[in-house]
Amino acid sequence: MKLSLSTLLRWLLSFGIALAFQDDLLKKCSQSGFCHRNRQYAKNIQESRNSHYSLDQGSLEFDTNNHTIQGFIIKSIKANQKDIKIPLPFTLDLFDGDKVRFRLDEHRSIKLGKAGINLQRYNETEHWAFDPDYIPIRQEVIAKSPTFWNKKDFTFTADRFTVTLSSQDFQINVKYDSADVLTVNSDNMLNFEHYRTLEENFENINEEEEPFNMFKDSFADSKSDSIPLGPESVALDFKFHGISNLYGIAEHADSLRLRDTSNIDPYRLYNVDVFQYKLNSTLPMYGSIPFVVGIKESLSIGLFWMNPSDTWIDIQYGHSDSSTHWMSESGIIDFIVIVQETPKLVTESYVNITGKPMLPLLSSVGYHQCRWNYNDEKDVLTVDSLMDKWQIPYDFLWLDLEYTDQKQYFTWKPDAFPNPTRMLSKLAFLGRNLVTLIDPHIKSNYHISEAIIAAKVYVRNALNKPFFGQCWPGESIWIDTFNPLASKLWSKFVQTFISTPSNLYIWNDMNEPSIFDGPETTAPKDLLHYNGFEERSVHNLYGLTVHQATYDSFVDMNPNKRPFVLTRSFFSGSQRTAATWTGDNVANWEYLQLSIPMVLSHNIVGMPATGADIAGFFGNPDDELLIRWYQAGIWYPFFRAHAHIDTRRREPFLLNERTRSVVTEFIRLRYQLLPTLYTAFHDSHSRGIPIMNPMIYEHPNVANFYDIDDQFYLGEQGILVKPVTSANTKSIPITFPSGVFYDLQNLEIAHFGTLETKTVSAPLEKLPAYIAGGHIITRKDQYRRSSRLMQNDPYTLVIAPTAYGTAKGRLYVDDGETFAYKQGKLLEVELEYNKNVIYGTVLHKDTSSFFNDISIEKIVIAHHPDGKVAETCTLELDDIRTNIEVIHEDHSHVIKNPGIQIGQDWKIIL
Ligand code: NBV
Repeated sequence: MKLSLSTLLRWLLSFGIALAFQDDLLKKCSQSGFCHRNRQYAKNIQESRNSHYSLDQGSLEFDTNNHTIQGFIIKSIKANQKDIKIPLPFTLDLFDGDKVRFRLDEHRSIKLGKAGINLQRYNETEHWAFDPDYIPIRQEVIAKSPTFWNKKDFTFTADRFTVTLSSQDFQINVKYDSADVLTVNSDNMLNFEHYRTLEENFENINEEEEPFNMFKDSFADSKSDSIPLGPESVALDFKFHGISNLYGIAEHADSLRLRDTSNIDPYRLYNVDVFQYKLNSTLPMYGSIPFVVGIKESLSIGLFWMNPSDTWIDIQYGHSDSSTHWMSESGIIDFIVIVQETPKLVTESYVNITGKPMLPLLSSVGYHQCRWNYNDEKDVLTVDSLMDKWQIPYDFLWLDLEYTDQKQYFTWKPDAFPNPTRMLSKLAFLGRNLVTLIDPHIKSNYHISEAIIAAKVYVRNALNKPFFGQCWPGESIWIDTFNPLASKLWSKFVQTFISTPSNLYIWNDMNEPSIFDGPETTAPKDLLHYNGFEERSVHNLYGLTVHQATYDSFVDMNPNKRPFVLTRSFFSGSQRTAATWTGDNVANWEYLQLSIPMVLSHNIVGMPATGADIAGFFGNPDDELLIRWYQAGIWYPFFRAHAHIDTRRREPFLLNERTRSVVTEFIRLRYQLLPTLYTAFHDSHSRGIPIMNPMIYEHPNVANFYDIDDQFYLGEQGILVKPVTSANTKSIPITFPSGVFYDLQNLEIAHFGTLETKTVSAPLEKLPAYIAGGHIITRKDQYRRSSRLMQNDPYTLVIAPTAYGTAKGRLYVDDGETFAYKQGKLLEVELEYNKNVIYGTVLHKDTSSFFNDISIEKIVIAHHPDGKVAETCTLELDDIRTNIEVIHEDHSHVIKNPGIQIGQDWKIIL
């Protein structure tokens, strides 16, 4: 085995010597053959002003049944006194009323090459990325006649769209309500490296192309890449008209608003293991979502570049427009443009295609206590009981790598965990769950790897033989979950391990895949997957295939129970079945700070169930950092504390008294807000609404918010938060939108008026969080040991009126565990406050559900500037009127025990 830098770092790490990730493990654009070639081509073509791609007008076909336009783009090469023309078939679709899709492929006559390699370009991304139930809604497309076949430009209209294909310099122009919104190939950067052999190469290159590393890789760790199919990259540019704010393309450790990359490396999407990753960088990370959102007042555009190969994206902000240049190593060009009025609608439209974020187990919205590692059963049960002793609620305990018998997944270390069933049932007693780590690298020579080898469902090397690499267990193979038979086998492993439907769940780590002796910490690009596709073409999808197989194993075993799966690697579509997190961060202020834009960014690209390790994976946080990290972390959709094996123990009950009590208070605040959080999760599940929701998503017309990524809302619930992310802070600036804002904890008015940046006090115990006037939130105030034990607890309603004395809210409730909600077993309540009358209206109810009968114990009305409230109020319920006392407190009016059940219609007149 060769000893690469990455292997060395990994081994040092496994012996407890933690070194920072080295950037030079990863290629720079200039070291990546296709990135270098495409950046250079883009530069040269703009100088030469040539165009090598045109529309073959005679080939155009308009399928009136499917409303699809088909034809060929011709690539022309003038080299070595030859004039070569390559026809590239395309299709153009207009659908759903807000989308345009364009696909460009290449005909390669033979399918299978040497050693089982598939010669076709990979075009099955949508099989993984799309919601299996998604059916595009065809709309009527009209080809503009009468001069349709004879003009240079071909125009199609559908609904509010006008799409023009121009033939000479191939371009697609998209107009929405007759205004230009996007131009494809606006700067002529289209580059489609068609198939050729090394011998033919010199006559297959235009003068703007640079033949750098077309048939070899000179990067130190990937020199052995055989590049069997030569250069295959695809690249294209998109101009966003009138837009100078772009977001998305997670995952990067960078600001929410994407940076101009003219003088730095492009953003890269390539799933890799980047422990202690570099901050404020365009380097790739564990997951890839090739979806960008451009926002301007009254219009937003989404662009989904559906390619799972190694991809780089250059961003350039112009005067009022912006350009993105996408470069992918292989596969086809396949993109979808979405045009909508607001960014939220763009995200919603994107998840309509790629799938709604799963509705998680209610318990998984609670607190997760993790560490590498809890050593044995006694350790697990001690943590469990100490959480109770100190009255700190939690729902999930996690077992990392070391619970296994010698890193053989699907086994337990026999001395440490002699009776997992016993341990699990002790946890289940209080409604608690356990998650165990199971990775896709499988140690050689034990029953699991033997079964994989016997079934021939392993990832293969370039010679079509099983690939062996190094990972935690030493020599390992990787299961090829692209193969349906592999998923079936995986299901067997999972189901035997879980045995009965229980409180045991799975975490898929290292599924980029992380390979210690692989190039750039991952798989060699010439490995082969199911159907002979190269790793090169499918790399960014692998993690999704693994966590999807895990999820399917659970559903297959118990179709009515929602699984919980955490994945480190992800792609578009992962949101349907898994949660994720921001990987191996460090216990320092910079990582805390950047965790906010990172989680926000995941949320706008449809992958909301995300969090960062609290309070930093590597290193030992001091008390101040711990407190601040928990204050921020309770807003991460996925709320988990985690720590490296070499760190000091830091479970909340071990902290000194003051720190423990502040941390406990905030974990409890998370639990108090579970009804509101779960409603936000439901909004995300039904409409893709971000759970940690950027300011710009709620106020797309307010330019001040374009760059603000250190404050955010909780979904559409009206809770505005600005966590403190720096040391020694006593106060911080926060930008309030116009309106009234009440302090979340004591309901004192913090802001009343127009948009304004104010300094608010934020001593260590204080988290700046507010309720925006106009909202009603729901809480469960009683401390319980886990969310399950809160099931029957009464609700508190908190009303935050506008200056006009109005507010609205919504509560979603179901059993929190099963898929019964899909059959309507749920409760949806609308709450309204209007000029001193409060209404509770049931929007949907299943009469047999237990949660209809849960009572409302308290209604709290924040004291708004012009509000006057009497000493008593009148409740109207089931045609009976009752008078109830109103208690006046400093900043609120309180109605206690009104005798209402949450599943009833009622009215209170104040
Ligand atoms: O399984 C050990 C760790 C895990 O704790 C962490 O959360 C993952 O991101 N895992 C990576 C492997 C190696 C970490 C250095």
